[in-house]
Amino acid sequence: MTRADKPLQPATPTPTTGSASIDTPWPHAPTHLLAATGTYFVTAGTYQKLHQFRGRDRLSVLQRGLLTVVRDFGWSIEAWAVFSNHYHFLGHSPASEQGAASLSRMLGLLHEKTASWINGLDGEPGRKVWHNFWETRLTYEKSYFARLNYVHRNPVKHGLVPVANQYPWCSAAWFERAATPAQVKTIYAFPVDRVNVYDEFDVNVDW
Ligand code: NI
Repeated sequence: MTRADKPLQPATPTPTTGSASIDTPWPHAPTHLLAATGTYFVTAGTYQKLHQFRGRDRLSVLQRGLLTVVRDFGWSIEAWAVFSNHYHFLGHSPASEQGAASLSRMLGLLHEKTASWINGLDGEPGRKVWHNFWETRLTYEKSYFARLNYVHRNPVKHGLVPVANQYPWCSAAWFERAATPAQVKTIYAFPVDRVNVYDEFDVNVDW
């Protein structure tokens, strides 16, 4: 069994939203349209950039938790990448709200649940796990497409894999399945070298 073939579900399931199901809620096919309510690029990091989510089980739980809260809060996610000490995602806020009104509550819930779970595993109750998150609203198509590509490819930027679809905790493999070949070609052709985002994280290569 190769690394990529191993199941993504951790041996120790944890509910991140109280849902009975522990299946990862893979999103629907991407629309590639800027949302009228708001399309956001979001980055969150751990406190002191510590590698609190090192290892397959923790990465799987964090990815599943992220996809679960975005579904439960009505967001539509189009790209994500999850690492030992930070994550990025790009998503559209719900049609029922203006701007990113629910973003803080949504990520607050994710951070509370994941922190409580790893603190339980490590016997460190109350430890501060998460630092903060930063969001940028995207209003230009070029900037949106470049950031989509940036997020899909982020595991390559961080030196974890030569090809993004080999990394199980990002959207690249899902995107290549869910989008049309023409869409994949278009998005992957957008240059990412001029994308201006804060991403100064040395990730842990042990996964
Ligand atoms: Ni990054």
